[in-house]
Amino acid sequence: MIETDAPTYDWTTARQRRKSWKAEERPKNLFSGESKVGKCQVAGVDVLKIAAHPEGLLRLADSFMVHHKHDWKEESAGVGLPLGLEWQQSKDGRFDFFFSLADGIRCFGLGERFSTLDLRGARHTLCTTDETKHTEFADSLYKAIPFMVLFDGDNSYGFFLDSPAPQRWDLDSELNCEGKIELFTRQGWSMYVFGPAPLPSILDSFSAVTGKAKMPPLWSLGHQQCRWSYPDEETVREIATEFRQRKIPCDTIYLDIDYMDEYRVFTHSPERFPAFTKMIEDLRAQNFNVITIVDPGVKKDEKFPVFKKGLKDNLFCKTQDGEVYIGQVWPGHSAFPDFLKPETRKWWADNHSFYVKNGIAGIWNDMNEPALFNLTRPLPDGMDALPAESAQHFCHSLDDERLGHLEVRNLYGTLMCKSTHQGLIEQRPNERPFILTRSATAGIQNYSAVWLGDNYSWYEHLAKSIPMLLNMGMSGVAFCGVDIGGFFGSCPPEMLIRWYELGIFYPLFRNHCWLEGRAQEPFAYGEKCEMLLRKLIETRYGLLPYIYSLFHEHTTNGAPLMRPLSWHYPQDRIAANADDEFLLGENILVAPITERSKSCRNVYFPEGLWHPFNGGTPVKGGQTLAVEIPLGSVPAFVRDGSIIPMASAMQSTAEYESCTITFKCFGKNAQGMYFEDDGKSFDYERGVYNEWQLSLKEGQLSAVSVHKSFDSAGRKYAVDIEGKNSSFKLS
Ligand code: MIG
Repeated sequence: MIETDAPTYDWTTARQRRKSWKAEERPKNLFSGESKVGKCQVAGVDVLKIAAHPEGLLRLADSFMVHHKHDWKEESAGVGLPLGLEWQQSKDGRFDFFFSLADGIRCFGLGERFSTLDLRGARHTLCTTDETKHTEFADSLYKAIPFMVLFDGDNSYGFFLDSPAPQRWDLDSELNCEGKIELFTRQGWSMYVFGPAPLPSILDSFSAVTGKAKMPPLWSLGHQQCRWSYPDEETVREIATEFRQRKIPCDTIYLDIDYMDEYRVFTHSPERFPAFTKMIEDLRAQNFNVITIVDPGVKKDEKFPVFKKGLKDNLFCKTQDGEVYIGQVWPGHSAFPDFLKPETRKWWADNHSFYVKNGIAGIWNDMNEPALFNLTRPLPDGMDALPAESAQHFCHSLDDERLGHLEVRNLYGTLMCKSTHQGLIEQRPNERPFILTRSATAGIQNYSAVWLGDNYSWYEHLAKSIPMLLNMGMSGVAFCGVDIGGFFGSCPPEMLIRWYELGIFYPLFRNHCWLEGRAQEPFAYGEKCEMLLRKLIETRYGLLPYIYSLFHEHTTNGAPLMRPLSWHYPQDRIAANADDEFLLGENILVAPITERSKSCRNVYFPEGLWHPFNGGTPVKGGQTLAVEIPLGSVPAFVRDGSIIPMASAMQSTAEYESCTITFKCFGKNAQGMYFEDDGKSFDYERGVYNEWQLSLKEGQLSAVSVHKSFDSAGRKYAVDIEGKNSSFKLS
């Protein structure tokens, strides 16, 4: 039958929409609680803290995101807030913040955004979401970090809205030079205002409140190989052997969900991974660290001890009626640990003895938004106030009081990592844990590194990884990366080579791919590709001493490793626009090709003189130049006046101790820093490390020790001045 009637429409919604296009009127303030303003200098920056408690609801005013207490001096009422900041409670279940965004101010941060570096001109919803399509339509992704820098050179500010509830940041989307935040909560919150100060000071101060990452184990900065999934022991062993036989450096192999027994967490498959312990031990002997994925969903199976115990001890999230909430994930019907409860975190932490006993080196926390197959859109469409508790999917419990899920949703992944971290620390007290997570909020850097979830094998996603990772760094998260080669799709060889050219500069250096894609290991593509990738991966290992030293810098001042050009050139207006290139530390400018069949691109060079990474005539800064970047070359330039500590070749970081460290000098007068320690324990926190200030003057390198108490007597050092290499004594 053919339908001939014209469709009829119900025009009600069209009318409603038309109406709502009218400029919004500011609703009245109905706040009737308690609010306070405190003031403090944090890392040399003025910080104001505005804390509001709706009546009777004091919980969560200092959420789990704050890691360092400061001494807030209470200010009397009526303090003027910078940037015209005002706030009010506009509805039951919504607070609004208004501020001015003068022309020229750039907005950085807010965690994981599919965006240019400057977030301005758009609305950004912060609600942790398993969004599998990273396109212009995507708003909320896996991470929700309510911190933003308002960049204005030396007069920059930072806003940190400490609440794990959903938020919507409107950054001048109507071009009226106004910013607005809608916070959807009925609980208390704190708003921190940092500044005015230069960008690096803002991050230093923010990380003095929410924490800085600790030194990672050195191996975690090496090359990591992942795949959904290596299905059995034989495959995993084969992959490891390929790496070693072909001399492609690698430190880590991941086991995705299929290592488990029907996706039961804290188990291994008896059929496909029967000799789990032995396999891990053998891989260890080949210098591979094995990382297992751990998802939060616990299989609803009355015979499964983990489920039984969780049930008995009341550790799962509940429905409004007090029943255990059951959702659909990989194990089928599953219960979800309520990580807000310390007992749950303890129980989950203890369960990691399964991995520790088996010699697992690190834990990969996935699906922790939490992602549920039957709940892919956690927020109601067009939400203008937090829904009633009964519409918040399920409940948590905090100090024996019930809290709707959405009130604390953004914390879920971070609290899972806190618990994982606790388990690893308790069971291996003097070993730096490595955890990788998909979902996160502010403060995640205290526990875990992050990757940006399910990207595609698309050139667009290769390009977007730069601004996206820069904004992670601007949100306090230095240890980050994206899946090299792309997760969904099938990565062709040219793209994989281009991706590695950039990926060797990501703090997290991991190749990962989904189950339907073609093999994406560096040796899966034939000789030419393998040869080029090997060289790139070797370059990464060469850079480890520089990267590791930068990490140490991060632990002292919160500076990210990947930095926007404005970090070091705040007055440079062209640099401020660049987000297809970045600085790794102060000294390496990275400008990759992110398009197919291109071998040339424009690079903006900030002031100074820049040496092509692999040699050649230096380029004068202060201009944009077209640069040839042949496939497989290193798309980077080193600042004249810098010294880069580089390591000699190795197959994994297990050989780091015995390699030679060369201080490579760029220019006639140069400076650099070099940090070394044992790469694995917390002894550096007790002062067992060396830090050297290097300088080259009149052809002579000298090293002044800033700190020296680590015994590196066995190590060889060298200096490279204008291509001439000679040994060097570091003492
Ligand atoms: O529903 O564990 O982002 O890295 O390979 C997909 C399987 C679940 C999503 C992760 C991805 C991982 C995959 N996981």
